[in-house]
Amino acid sequence: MTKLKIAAAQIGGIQKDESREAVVARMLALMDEAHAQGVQFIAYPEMTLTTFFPRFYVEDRAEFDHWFETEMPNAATAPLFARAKAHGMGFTFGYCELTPEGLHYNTAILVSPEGEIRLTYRKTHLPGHAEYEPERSHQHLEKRYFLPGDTGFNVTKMQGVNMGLAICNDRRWPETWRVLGLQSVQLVAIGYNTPSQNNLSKDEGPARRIYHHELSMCAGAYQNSTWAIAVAKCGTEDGNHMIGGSVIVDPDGYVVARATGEGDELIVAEADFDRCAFGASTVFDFAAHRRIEHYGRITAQTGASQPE
Ligand code: CDT
Repeated sequence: MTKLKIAAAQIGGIQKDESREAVVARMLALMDEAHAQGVQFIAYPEMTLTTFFPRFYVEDRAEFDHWFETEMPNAATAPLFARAKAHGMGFTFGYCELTPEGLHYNTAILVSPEGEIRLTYRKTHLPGHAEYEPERSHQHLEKRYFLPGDTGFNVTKMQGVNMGLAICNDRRWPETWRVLGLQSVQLVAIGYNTPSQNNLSKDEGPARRIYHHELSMCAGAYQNSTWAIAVAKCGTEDGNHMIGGSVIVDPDGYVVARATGEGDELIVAEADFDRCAFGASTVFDFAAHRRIEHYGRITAQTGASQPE
């Protein structure tokens, strides 16, 4: 029987001038609170260490290299690794990665209770655009500052559980979930920074954004018989608002814990991973029911075609 107490550590807005050390202090406070509640695995958001800088445009992208980490752990994040090890807690968080080859990725890592990085995931589905677009109410320049990830979606067994990672916009894509599901994933952890307003439509505000977020999480968890954590960086950052709504979802697609505010907040659930087996051996028994001879378009075609 595999049970773990799992947590989402939602982080409120991080302003431009906030140091990595100050953010890590906030992360540690939530980690200690989690430890006091017996939590064994904790998830932090996408790009936890910095403000969501892709809302800003710079002509010379090198000016933004200071938002990126060139090693992990580093001086600022080492206390996080040390505290998690002392607590015997596994964890995941997102940050901006600049590789020795000079490549920029939106990255998340999965770290074992022994402090070993067990999985590095680089965001696949980068939303937004690469150039300044004045018709948008705000910029979302992830395609300018990051390369599409080169890792793909991988699953590793940690703390007795098959764990996988995805980042923010990835949660809206069924392909993400199914590739993880095909590796018998039992816990998917996803950090996000979701602006509360669609930058091309006044009709899509915070309520609809929360709806689409939960819809994606619940469908992904249910259809792949997995526990899932979605954890926000949210509230107001540099005058821009992002949705909260961190959730923990069970393998039946039900939300079992939900954040109530838009600041630093911990939500916790007792996850019984044996519950993943029922869906995976019945309705979503992939080996019994999938018909791959009809799925060719999923990998052969990117955009939608029109009927002849
Ligand atoms: N960070 C990130 O990926 N944000 C996107 C905003 C685009 S809205 C479709 C998200 O999917 O939440």
